[in-house]
Amino acid sequence: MTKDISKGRSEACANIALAKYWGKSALGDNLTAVPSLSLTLDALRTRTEVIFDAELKEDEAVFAGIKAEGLSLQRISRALDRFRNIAEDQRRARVLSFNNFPTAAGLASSASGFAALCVAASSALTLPLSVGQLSDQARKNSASAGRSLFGGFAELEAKTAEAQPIAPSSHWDVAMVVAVISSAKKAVGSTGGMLHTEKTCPYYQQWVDSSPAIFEEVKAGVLSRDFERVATYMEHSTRLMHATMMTSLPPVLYFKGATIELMHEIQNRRAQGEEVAYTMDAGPNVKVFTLGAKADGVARWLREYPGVEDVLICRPGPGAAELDANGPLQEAIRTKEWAADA
Ligand code: 2P0
Repeated sequence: MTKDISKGRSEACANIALAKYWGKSALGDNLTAVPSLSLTLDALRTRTEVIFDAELKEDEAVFAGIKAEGLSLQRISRALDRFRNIAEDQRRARVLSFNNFPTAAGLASSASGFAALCVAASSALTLPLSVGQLSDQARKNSASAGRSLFGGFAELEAKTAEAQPIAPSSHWDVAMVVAVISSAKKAVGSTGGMLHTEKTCPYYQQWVDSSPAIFEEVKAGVLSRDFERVATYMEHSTRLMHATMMTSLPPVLYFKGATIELMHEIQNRRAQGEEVAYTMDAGPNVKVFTLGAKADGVARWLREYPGVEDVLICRPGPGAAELDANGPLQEAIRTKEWAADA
């Protein structure tokens, strides 16, 4: 007989892709059309508690005091359903989750959010899943979340269920300095944006065809700690991905003026020898890849840059992990609203 209540808690960090994923495989199941490679970020964290409760009639999810409803609640229920099916336990669950960073602005809240949800749900049900199997579960909800199971550098091959670790966070002292240009909720979510791109961008197939070689360059650059190689191909991957979005019909344009100004600024600074490179996700924010020792200096000039609202210094972070299910959850983290569109 199952217990009335089973509780699990977890913490997961967001990740930013150095080689980008954009596009679903025709195989379905949220498998990706292109390989991607990411850096897990210590400063962008989600903490989640999942309580399976025999008394509940429906799943409930609350993010920093705000109830999830509609599509975002359905997406969470679908994730929980997979764990219920594995455990053969149909109890509904209450989910409580906090982010310590601004959500829904291309800061990868769905990556940390779904990685944390899967680890907490699995922990609550005491399922004997491997980290690879948890990555597969997270990926089914949000492909980037599959990478957040791992600390440091991780890859997700195209059409592949489980992400893989490439190198631990200690491998390379680098940083991703996030310049927040807008923390407003994005108009087009990632899933909708990429499906639209696949359907309407005339260059989409070229993006799919060119991505594996770029991914290999980024991977080789990471493994050999070659900043210039990673910088060159990370930026190339970023521009190609955004080019497919911009050339969709109607276009998906995430950049703001300050995004473009910063691309010029970073290009000029790198030409003068500063180790900085840009990458942007499904939003206007610019993530500046740099060496660990240079991060504070980069943050200083970014804070003064016109149009930059906030700056967050992120260093290589740990993989998703279970937390003690009895300690304080909310107090443990500076709370902000969790992404409604996670
Ligand atoms: C990435 N992004 O590789 C790319 C780069 C955004 C731009 O993965 O549809 O939330 O849930 O699988 O993982 C963000 O999209 O998309 C993303 P779904 P996800 O990080």
